[in-house]
Amino acid sequence: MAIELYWGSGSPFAWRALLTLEWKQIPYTSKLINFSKGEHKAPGFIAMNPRGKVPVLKDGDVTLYETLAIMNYLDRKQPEPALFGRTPAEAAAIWREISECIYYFDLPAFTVIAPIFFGGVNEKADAMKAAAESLHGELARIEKILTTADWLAGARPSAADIWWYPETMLVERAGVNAAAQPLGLDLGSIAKRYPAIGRWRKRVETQPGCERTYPPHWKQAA
Ligand SMILES: N[C@@H](CCC(=O)N[C@@H](CS)C(=O)NCC(=O)O)C(=O)O
Repeated sequence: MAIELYWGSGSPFAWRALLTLEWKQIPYTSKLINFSKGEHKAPGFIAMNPRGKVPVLKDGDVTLYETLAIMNYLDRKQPEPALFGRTPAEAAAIWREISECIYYFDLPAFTVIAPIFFGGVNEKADAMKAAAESLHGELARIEKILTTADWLAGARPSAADIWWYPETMLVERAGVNAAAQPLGLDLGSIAKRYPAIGRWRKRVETQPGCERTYPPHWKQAA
């Protein structure tokens, strides 16, 4: 029975699970959840993930949620290409880059993105501007890595690239949104301001499945 992946359009977490399947070329059945219909809160979905969040992966009797758990499961299930490193040093470098994103990028990213997409820009403008400064600091850090390296952690594409790519795309999408423009956050053209990140994104996009997994509703106007 094929693996099933429940995902939602625009979710960076779900995109990471999809990219892991694609990069490993593991066959799967795509189960696109409609957030606006509340499908992720329906009893059948809650039975798979009590938190009502995507992604969820089903592989026969195994049902998994939490993106890193899913990515690790897939890496164990099909070890090639190895996405979490082959040596202790490679694994550590990959986990460090994932941790950098989780602990230093996620919070300012959420602080900027949430009011843009869900409302409250006027009230939260000061916090958003401060968060955007933090994001620029973090983007400058990965720009520096990518100035001398093709991939974020080591010589090969890895889970670190899968982890960062969707989130930089989401931040940029928030940055071009009309609601963001009065704040001057300068997040709408990350590839232009950070050219090494721009070149890295193009490399990521040559890996399998990037276009196929691109959030469907992003293909419409921001
Ligand atoms: N820690 C979870 C986060 C997943 C998550 O936040 N998913 C969001 C989409 S980006 C979601 O499903 N939100 C729906 C909701 O919370 O109602 C993971 O790593 O999978």
